[in-house]
Amino acid sequence: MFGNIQNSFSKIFRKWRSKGKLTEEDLDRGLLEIKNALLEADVNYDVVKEFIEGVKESAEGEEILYALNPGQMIVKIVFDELVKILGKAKKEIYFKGNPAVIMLLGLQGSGKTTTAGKLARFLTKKNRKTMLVPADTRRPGAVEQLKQIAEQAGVGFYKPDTDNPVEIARKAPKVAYIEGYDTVIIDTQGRLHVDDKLMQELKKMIKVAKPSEKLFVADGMTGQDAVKIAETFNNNLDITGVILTKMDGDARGGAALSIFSVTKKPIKLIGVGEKLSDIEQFYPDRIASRILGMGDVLTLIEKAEETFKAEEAKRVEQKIRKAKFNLEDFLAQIKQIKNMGPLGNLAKMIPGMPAKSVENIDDKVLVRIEAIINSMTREERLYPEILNGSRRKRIARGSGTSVQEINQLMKQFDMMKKMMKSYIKGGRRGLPF
Ligand SMILES: Nc1nc2c(ncn2[C@@H]2O[C@H](COP(=O)(O)OP(=O)(O)OP(=O)(O)O)[C@@H](O)[C@H]2O)c(=O)[nH]1
Ligand SMILES: [Mg+2]
Repeated sequence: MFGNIQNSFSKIFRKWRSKGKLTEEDLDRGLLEIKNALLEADVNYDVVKEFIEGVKESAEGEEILYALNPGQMIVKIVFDELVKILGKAKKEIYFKGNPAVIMLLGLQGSGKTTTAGKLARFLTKKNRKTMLVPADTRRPGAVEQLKQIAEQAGVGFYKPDTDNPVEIARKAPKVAYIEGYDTVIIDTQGRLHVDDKLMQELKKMIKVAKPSEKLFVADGMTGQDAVKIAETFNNNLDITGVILTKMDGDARGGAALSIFSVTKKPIKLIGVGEKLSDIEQFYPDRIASRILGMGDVLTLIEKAEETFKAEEAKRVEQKIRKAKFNLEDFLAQIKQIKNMGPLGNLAKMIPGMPAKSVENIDDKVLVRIEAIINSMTREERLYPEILNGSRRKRIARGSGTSVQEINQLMKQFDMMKKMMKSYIKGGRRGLPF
């Protein structure tokens, strides 16, 4: 996501930073390029205007043209302004009542039902006990779809005894209370277009279910359309927040960058894939740094920490401290990374890695790395220093690869070792790899 905006920003920043001093003309030219990049990414026009004006104002306030290092200052100003339009601070899901009721709203196919399962699983990690409620009784198969998702997610499911969505919304929280659930997620029906009948029905459901969250589920791929529809839902139903789905695709970022400024309702979570685990908290500052190409180290570390068992991380950490990290550990780490999802997603979050260079990395590369390490003797894996030319030739033959590939792998291994060391020095307990 944000690939194109990212590229434009990095080009503009490079130009700005290459100058010792910025003239007013340099600044204006850069801002014009930023404006075009944002519009191209389908960001709402008013939001773009507000953003550019905000940057200009701060640049003038900070007297950046006279500053010692204007290139760096402007990055910071743009970053702050991006965070502002993305919603400033992260906003957690809000729970009130027993059970707390969360309603998911949105158009057909925006991802409501999938998100219901992801959200339930996400909340399980926060010790909430969730029941999923199917209030989409019109689309054939919709109830069954949610039932299967509930099973997969290992959460409760409400079996409706009527096909009236308002009745379901009325009854389900009561049943959930009796059965000991503290959270209810109501999956609602989507329509192709916003229509009055849908709005009236949703209003009735809200009246009886009294949700503490009315979350609008928006398809992140649809750019400004999503923003317009969010506005309509907000005007009618006073939504409490937004979940943006399909942010793993080539969503240009328009929806993410506009929806808060237009509706004044925060994006709370983002969907980043079809699997139940593909949901993330939305952090405006992290997204801003991702857009500006600073890399999203924090999300990366959080992901890694989730997947890693603390014990394993500690063991590896001790090894690195003693500089004994070897290729067997490396292989184990790579397998862990594989469990964390597509490698490209993770690599994109590493600072300094240009988005292009990782787009082509796929899991096949991992298979080759495994093949190479498996062709080594145990001694070689434990003491990689002994890998001389003839050993490398033998390993290449054995693994069906080339000496160049082995050299490259050893370079990566050394880099990883160095990176891990610097993370430990920085006082991080968990490791990104
Ligand atoms: N890649 C990707 N696909 C997603 C994401 N969220 C949902 N989808 C896919 O989008 C499609 C529609 O998802 P649903 O959850 O059925 O959408 P819905 O809003 O419930 O649709 P209706 O019930 O017909 O209104 C499915 O194929 C999902 O797998 C996401 O974050 N990333
Ligand atoms: Mg659905």
